[in-house]
Amino acid sequence: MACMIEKLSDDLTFGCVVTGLTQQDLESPETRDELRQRWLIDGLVIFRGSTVTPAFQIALSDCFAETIIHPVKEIRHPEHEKLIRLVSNPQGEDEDLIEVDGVAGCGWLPWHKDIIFTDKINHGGILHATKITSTGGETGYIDQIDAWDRLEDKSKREIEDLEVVYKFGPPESSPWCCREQVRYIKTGPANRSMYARAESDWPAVVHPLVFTQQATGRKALNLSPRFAQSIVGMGKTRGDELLTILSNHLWDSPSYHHTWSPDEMVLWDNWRMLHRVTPAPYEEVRIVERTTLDGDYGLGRKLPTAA
Ligand SMILES: O=C(O)CCC(=O)C(=O)O
Ligand SMILES: [Fe+2]
Repeated sequence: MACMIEKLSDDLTFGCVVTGLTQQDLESPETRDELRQRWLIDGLVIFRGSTVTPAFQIALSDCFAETIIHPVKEIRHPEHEKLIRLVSNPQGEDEDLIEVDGVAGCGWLPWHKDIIFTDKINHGGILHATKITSTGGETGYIDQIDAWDRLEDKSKREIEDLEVVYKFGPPESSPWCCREQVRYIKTGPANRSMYARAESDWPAVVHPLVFTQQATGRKALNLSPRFAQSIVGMGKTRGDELLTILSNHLWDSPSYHHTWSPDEMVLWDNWRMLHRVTPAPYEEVRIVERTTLDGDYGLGRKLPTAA
């Protein structure tokens, strides 16, 4: 293929960079196969030096899995049904305004896995920033295969067969939401609408705490601190203690933070990687657009309600 693929960093267990990919390159089955391999092996693929359009982003996405319409209607792009559009405009009439560690900012999101609060989590997505801020607004990534590998054998044995309960709701409903002190000064319409239907539309679900990547046999620590509630069948004291230890382990993990440029797209494996967004200045606007890759690892389930 005409484009070039390199490792993201010698210091990281994940990530590669593809430079100069064009939409035409996707016509080659070998190119598509190689990209799929890189996605599964490296977990994070950064496309640099591409002319990004919604059509290219969706065509690229279709190489990895079917690109689906995102299940959360509030964040769908108004013109392209296969994209979501996340707008952070803290000075806008009716947008989220969030204070993170005492500083009002835009775009912040804590470490999470997408839609872990449903029983079927998407396999990934391809992100593109259409409005970039002068600082901050970086998208961060942590490798949960590496996070598993770095646990002691005793911890691995203790957690291997455990399951975690997840529930959608505002940050204060997530005991392990983040390390930062966060205060919503104002909640925008998308989040207001989603929080209003949290109880009826997103009942609690369960996912295993450890997940094995079928293609490679590698295990990953399958925890999204945001949305986690408890450990199934474990007393609250030990369960909370374990979730605190494991969340701290993840938050202390090596990470990569992507600083955006308009000619880039970023693809990740949502079954393996955690991601987040660092806050950007209050007076700026940040916009990103993302595809959603279909898939189901088949390990999530709805929590049976008490009879
Ligand atoms: O805004 C970003 O950089 C990432 C947002 C996000 O969490 C996502 O697209 O799943
Ligand atoms: Fe996300």
